[in-house]
Amino acid sequence: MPRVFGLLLLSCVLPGHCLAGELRGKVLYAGAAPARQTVPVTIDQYLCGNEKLADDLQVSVNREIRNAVVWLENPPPGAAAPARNEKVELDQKGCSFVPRVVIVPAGGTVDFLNSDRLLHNIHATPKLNVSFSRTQPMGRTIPVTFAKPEIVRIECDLHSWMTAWVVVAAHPFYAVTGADGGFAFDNLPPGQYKLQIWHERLGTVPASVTVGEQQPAQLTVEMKAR
Ligand SMILES: [Cu+2]
Repeated sequence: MPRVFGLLLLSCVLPGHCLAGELRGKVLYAGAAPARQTVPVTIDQYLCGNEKLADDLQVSVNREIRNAVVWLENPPPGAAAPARNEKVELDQKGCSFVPRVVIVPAGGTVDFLNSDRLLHNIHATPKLNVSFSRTQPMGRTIPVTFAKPEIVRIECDLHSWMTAWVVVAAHPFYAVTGADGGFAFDNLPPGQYKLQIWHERLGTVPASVTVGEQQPAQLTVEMKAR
């Protein structure tokens, strides 16, 4: 089949001749949805409140998992290289990182923001990218460039409950699930794809799917508590 696959890709080069498949997926929790935990706030209660809802595992009553990261292990050979200067914003607001999970292409920059009227800090010790620890007063933007594909944990040393994740993507086919557990990839040449699904609490699970030309391919993935 490699020859056929090559022809399909070639057809994508010609204007108006691109065979674009779609993939629509959902990430579900295996078993009854766990109740959302709360985290005690131990400092700066005047702004942060007395407790916060835990953001590390968000599952809807329909078992849909938010903030799972889905990517293709075998992206189409013709996939465009990630944009080098793409910027993504990650704010600190109400003593939480917002959003909790962002995707940035390798070589791209995350602008860390602080909308809160107090000091935060951004601290990361990745394996492949550069470590940093920066104090961040309100209104200061701190740009950080991430060179290598990796999932990087970001913490605020001043507020122990604050965590975010920067997913440094190797190619454009990465997605974060919304509150409905859903994700989608468009413009996929028909073919067989392997995926990885990662969640900060639930680990990584593999999946595979065949994408055709006509109907969007549908994929449901279940993740179990570890
Ligand atoms: Cu903080």
